[in-house]
Amino acid sequence: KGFNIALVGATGAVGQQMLKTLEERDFPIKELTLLSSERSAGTKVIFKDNEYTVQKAEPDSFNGVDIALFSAGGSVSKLLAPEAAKRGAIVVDNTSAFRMDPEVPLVVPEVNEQDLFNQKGIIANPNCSTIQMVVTLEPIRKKYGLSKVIVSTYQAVSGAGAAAIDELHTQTQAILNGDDFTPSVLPVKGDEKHYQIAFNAIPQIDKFEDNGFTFEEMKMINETKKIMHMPNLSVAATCVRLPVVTGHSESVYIEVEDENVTVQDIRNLLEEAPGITLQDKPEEQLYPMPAHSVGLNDVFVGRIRQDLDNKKGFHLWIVSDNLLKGAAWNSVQIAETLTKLGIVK
Ligand code: 11C
Repeated sequence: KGFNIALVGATGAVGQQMLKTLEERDFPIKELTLLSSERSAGTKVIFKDNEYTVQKAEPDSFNGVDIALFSAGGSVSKLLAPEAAKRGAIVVDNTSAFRMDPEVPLVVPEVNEQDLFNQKGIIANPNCSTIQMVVTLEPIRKKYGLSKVIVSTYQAVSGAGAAAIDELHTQTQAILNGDDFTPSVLPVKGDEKHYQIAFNAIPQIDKFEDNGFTFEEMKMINETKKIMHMPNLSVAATCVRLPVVTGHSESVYIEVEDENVTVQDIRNLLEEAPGITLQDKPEEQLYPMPAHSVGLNDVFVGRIRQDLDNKKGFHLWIVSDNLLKGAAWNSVQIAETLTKLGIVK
């Protein structure tokens, strides 16, 4: 017994992690179809010791597919996810194409798996920096209420794809060698100016919106409200790119509604919360760091402090592998949850 799975974007950074995760989780697969854009079609990929040839994704590629994992960019999803759904597949889409569509559930299993019952063929996987934050906020909201969130991110270049990883490597080497270089990828491939990322910090992830926030910042704001079913939650975000290859970090300030919460209460709560590893022992210099989160599925939380002026205010430091819980693992976890809940039989 198993499911027919299609993976669109099989050759990309996230697609490769999805294959690794499906293998590690021993997801019950009857037939696996690996798909991509025309450019990568023909590439050979190994899965569980078998060689697969990646095929060009077309509407009829989804005939007979139970679950289709999409991670090949928004335009591919816009074109082909509805075609897959029309053919009876349930799509788990890792792009921003459908996230804010009211007909499409936006799901982090630890937070809102029940929303999967409202699916109409397409389910959206949130943005990486949103996922790790809501996994941490949800248990706090449930027990102590939540009224305000202010987040600043320290994001890894792998969020911007393989070209950005290459740019960080080659620039770092060039600077160490004293060679000239011309930035061409970050902060945003399609924007007018490009800046040095090696030995720098760039306060722009994705393009600017008219309100002065970037699209990444607006994703964190809007997706958090949707996933947590809190349209009136006060959320602000500042997103910054750092010369880190993998692992997004976040400094998060929250205000709870309960007046009598202590740091130890929040530690006890998060210690038991699903998908979280608490790393919060200042006396032992124990706190989360991106280099220690790479390759792990959990969200790591530490540096929990009560605000010095507002007793309902708390500061947290949240780190996770942006390619795993931020993308591949959350998508595969959605697929697992669809089978667990009997939505895909
Ligand atoms: C980044 N968060 O780090 C972005 C990448 O909407 O799925 C994820 C883009 C998305 O650049």
